Amino acid sequence: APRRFFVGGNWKMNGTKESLEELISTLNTASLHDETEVVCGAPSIYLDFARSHLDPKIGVAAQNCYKVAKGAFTGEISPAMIKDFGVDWVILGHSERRHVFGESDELIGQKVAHALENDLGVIACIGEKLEEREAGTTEEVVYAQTQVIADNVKDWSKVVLAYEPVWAIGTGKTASPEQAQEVHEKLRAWLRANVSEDVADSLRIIYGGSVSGGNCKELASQGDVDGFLVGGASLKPEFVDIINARA
Ligand code: G2H
Repeated sequence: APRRFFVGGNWKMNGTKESLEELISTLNTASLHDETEVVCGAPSIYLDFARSHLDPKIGVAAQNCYKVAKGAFTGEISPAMIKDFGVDWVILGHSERRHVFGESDELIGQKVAHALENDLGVIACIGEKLEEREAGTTEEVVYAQTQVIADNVKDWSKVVLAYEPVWAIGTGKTASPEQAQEVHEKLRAWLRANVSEDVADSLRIIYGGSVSGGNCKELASQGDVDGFLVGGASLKPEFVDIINARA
């Protein structure tokens, strides 16, 4: 079966009730390709607002969660709480969690395992830093990050892998379609060799990093690019064009 195109919005720490209401009404009334699965990543305090205002055909994601169900973990939220509000997805391992908040591969792996045990879909993010790309270690870095995720996944049907080169995030420097395709293709080959044929064929590998209305079509035409994780542009009406990027 062909892999269903997946477009995630990552609002990051942006939005007000007023601005999100406007964005949500744009999304609810736009004509979105049925073939595209759409998920919006809201700040935790807006998850309930997003879930109750967005059309049910659009999914909602938390941008992070903790690795246990409940307890003395001030400031954290759990997969059980996310599910309690009818929210079905979580973004884990985003580069800002890794590099601004110092999350380790090990912690991200534990979060992936716990989120999946609680039946949340996981958008698992990986990606190399500029100095790693320049040193020629891109593959090594993304394979190691993927290995830690793979060690914590039993059922891959609820996982989407997001390749987000750190040098392309919020910088306006998108990976070229060829650069994205090259890494996606290698990741799929890695999955074939290290996980299974089935997972390599069915896992959605999406690209993130300065995706826009202007560059989405060419990126979407690459054989191993199965969608996007979109930051800045997911807060704008052009998000609709990105959702509809695959003709
Ligand atoms: C990468 C991406 C969304 P942006 O962080 O996850 O953000 O599209 O703003 O580069």
